[in-house]
Amino acid sequence: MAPLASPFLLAFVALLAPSSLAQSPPSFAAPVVVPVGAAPQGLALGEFNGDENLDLVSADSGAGTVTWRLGDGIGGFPSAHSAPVEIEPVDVEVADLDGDGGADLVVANYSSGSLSVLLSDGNGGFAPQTSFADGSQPAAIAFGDVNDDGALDVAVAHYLNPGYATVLIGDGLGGLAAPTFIPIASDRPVEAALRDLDGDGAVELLVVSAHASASFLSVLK
Ligand SMILES: [Ca+2]
Ligand SMILES: [Ca+2]
Ligand SMILES: [Ca+2]
Ligand SMILES: [Ca+2]
Repeated sequence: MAPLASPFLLAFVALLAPSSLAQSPPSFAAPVVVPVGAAPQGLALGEFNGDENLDLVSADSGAGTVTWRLGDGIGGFPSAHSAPVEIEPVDVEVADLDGDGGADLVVANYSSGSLSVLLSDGNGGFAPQTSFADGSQPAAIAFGDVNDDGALDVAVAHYLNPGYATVLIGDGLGGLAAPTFIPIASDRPVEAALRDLDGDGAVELLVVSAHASASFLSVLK
């Protein structure tokens, strides 16, 4: 006689029952237009004002600004704010760089060759940008603790031929050290990630290239 199935198993099977595996494709309602600045190229989500509703931020490449809009928790973003960064921001990412619990912004300014850091005030606002020199044509930002000191660091993919990445060590207060340049085996990198791939506690750097002749990722230990 087969053993009785546990309640957990029964529940799990119920979730996988054919009746719940409908074949219809996922569907979405018509798009809701949320205005931001000119020529937005980057988008990130974060919690900027502590109300537990996700907020959004865009990198507005044509305007030289970031625009953030506070979420209402039901899919709307009624409250808009913007701040200047530098020339042609193309990526914005969200992380708590100074460890105060507020989600801060890091922006890649493609034509300025710089990163902008905007520290959160925790109430839906940000301090004016602090600019940090980076290499040419920064295109994409990733976060990780590269030197294992407990403070987040920043890795950046630079859209050049030959391409390279940079790593800027964070001081845990929102500041970034001068970049370390890392050659990579791909042209025109457009995305980067920092993850511990082999479980040894040290992060690896992954970079992907958009060059037509490239069809690989670079992984640097
Ligand atoms: Ca919020
Ligand atoms: Ca913060
Ligand atoms: Ca660090
Ligand atoms: Ca590792």
